[in-house]
Amino acid sequence: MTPAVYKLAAYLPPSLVNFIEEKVFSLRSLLESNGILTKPEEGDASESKAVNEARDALTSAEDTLRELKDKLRDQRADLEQDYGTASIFRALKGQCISKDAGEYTYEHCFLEGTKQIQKKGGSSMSMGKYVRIGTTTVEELNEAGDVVSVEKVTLEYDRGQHCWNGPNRSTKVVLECGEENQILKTAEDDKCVYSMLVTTPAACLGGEENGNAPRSKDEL
Ligand code: MAN
Repeated sequence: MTPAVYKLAAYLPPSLVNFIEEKVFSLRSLLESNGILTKPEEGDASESKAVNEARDALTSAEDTLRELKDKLRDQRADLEQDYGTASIFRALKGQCISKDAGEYTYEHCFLEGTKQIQKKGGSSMSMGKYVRIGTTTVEELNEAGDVVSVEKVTLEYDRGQHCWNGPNRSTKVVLECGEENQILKTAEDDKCVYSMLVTTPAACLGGEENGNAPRSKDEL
């Protein structure tokens, strides 16, 4: 019964109040059975269950969509990335090699980054994040003993950890044709400017006539 009826009920004889209550009750039942009024509890409960389920389904569809969009973005970025002639460096991405030198272990993760890891304590310093494939010209002795200029492929890394009173650390990795992925030599050419000589079968493309003959370690 509505509050107004209750207020009024205080001034009416109890038998009349009962009569009105019964009438209201049977009218409500009639309206409910004809579908004009919904049964309050049942109606609300089933509606909110359906709404909740729909909301959950929407959230999970949105999650799936977000994951697929992220995957698509990564794969598009990967397609745009330069992996060298015939995508030769694609398979090497993320492979890490390291070499001990003095107080540090130097690490090179192909097309990702370079690191200088302190042997004592193990703290590590980024020496650069991958930027691009490049080339550099190095002087080498040929078989006849003449000094010749040879063009080498490089992997370039920069924006590494900032160097006190210097630049952000950077590394130029010079690639040599070799049977294994291996760091042959590391150097700090200038303060916080590093270079690495790395052998890899991926640098053998182009043939021996292009100065890409496999290099053995004792040539260093
Ligand atoms: C550390 C290393 C060195 C570098 C100095 C610069 O000791 O990263 O290679 O020359 O910092 O302060």
